Amino acid sequence: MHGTLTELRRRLDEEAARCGIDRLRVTAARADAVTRERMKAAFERGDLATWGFDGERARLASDPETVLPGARSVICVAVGYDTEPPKEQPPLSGRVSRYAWSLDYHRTLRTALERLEALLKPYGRARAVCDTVPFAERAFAERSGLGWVGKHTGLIVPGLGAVAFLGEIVTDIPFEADAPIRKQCGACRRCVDVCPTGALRGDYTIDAKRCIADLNQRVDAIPRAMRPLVGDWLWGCDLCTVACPPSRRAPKMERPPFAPAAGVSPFPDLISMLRLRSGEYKRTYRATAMGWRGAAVLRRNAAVCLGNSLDRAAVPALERALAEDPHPMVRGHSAWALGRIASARALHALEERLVVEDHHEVREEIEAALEPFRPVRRST
Ligand code: B12
Ligand code: SF4
Ligand code: SF4
Repeated sequence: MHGTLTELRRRLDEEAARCGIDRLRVTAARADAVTRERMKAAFERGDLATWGFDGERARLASDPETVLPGARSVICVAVGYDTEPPKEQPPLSGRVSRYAWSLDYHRTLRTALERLEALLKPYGRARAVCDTVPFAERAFAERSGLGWVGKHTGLIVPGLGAVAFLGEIVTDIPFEADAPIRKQCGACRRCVDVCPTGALRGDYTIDAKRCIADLNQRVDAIPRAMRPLVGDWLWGCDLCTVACPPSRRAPKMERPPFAPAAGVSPFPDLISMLRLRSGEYKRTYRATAMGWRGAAVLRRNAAVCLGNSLDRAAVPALERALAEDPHPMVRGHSAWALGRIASARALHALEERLVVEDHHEVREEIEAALEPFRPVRRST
């Protein structure tokens, strides 16, 4: 059996390389109590409040048995996706994270994992995981020696940095486990310092509800106090992963599966995005990792980025969105953006809309946008 397993592992490594997988490591499939407790603590602090994760999620995610009863090994893989955006960013454009501008990475990884699954099937049961079931991907990847978790909470893979996707296969084949890498960040705090929202605490935990990648995926309103901090990130945020020294040292991959998908720009024009309707959304974004929250979320994000541009050229488009967008959330965030730009025309548009707008949340946004410009009432 041992000789067969060594030979199977060799074939697995070869097949992985043929599928575009950069690293493959194996860990034993035993449940991980430390991970379960860390996850529980994070959920109890409310760090993942926008995701509704709870103690049950922590239990499931930290035990490979819940993925495949009788599991003996977890095969962990990493695929580097670092592709640089163009150097020049056009005016009035937003930024899309490099993880999201290509065809959805889940599909790319799934195709590769299915080939490994097929190789294993004659020898035992195997189930591929890539965001399909609760699973602590980073914790098992760390235990397998694929990399180590940094203060940005991402897995840092030697030679690839943190700009790498993860995927796993849980199997009942008892492979020999690889050794973990015992490494930590030491005195480095680059990710903590570069994060515009203070989401990273510096103790290897994150308040994910403050993370831009979380804020611009929310389906409900982005909290008003957080909107200025989103800057021009239309979707996701690359700042901490890219600033991390091991990511900076890693060669850029420039791989075809992670190049921008047809019609998707790393710097989408925000005014066109503010008009994005569901037909074009489905045609252009559905097959990307930006394609699961709907067109209104992208229009909402475009409004926030335009507000943060402080550019008066954005006012006519925001005025139109405030008056005509069918989604109250987009009208509300457009009101906020007009208040942030605060030109005479922007404030006039807000006053005018207040007369006719009847949705209470939009009215509330308009009132809040106008509030700083109301004359101060003194009590005598
Ligand atoms: C929800 C989610 C998010 C949320 C929350 C992120 C988070 N850090 O938890 C948001 C929307 C913010 C997000 C953002 C991003 N995400 Co995301 N996300 C996920 C998802 C689906 C679940 C993560 C989860 O369960 N979080 C809950 C926390 C508690 O669990 P955890 O991160 O596993 O936490 C471990 C460590 O933090 C560590 N830990 C905790 N406390 C402590 C304390 C000490 C002392 C130590 C040493 C360790 C430690 O142990 C924890 C338990 O395993 C995973 C896929 C998956 N199923 O794992 C992808 C995943 C983590 N995301 C990924 C990516 C690429 C991103 C982004 C880079 C995308 C982008 N550019 O916008 C950003 C990065 C932001 C960041 N700094 O984390 C990749 C990460 C790859 C990697 N190399 O690490 C994953 C693995 C998806 C994948 N299959 O590739 N994501
Ligand atoms: S992805 Fe951006 S907002 Fe989120 S933790 Fe990293 S730097 Fe902060
Ligand atoms: S930037 Fe520095 S502190 Fe942050 S994860 Fe990378 S090595 Fe660690």
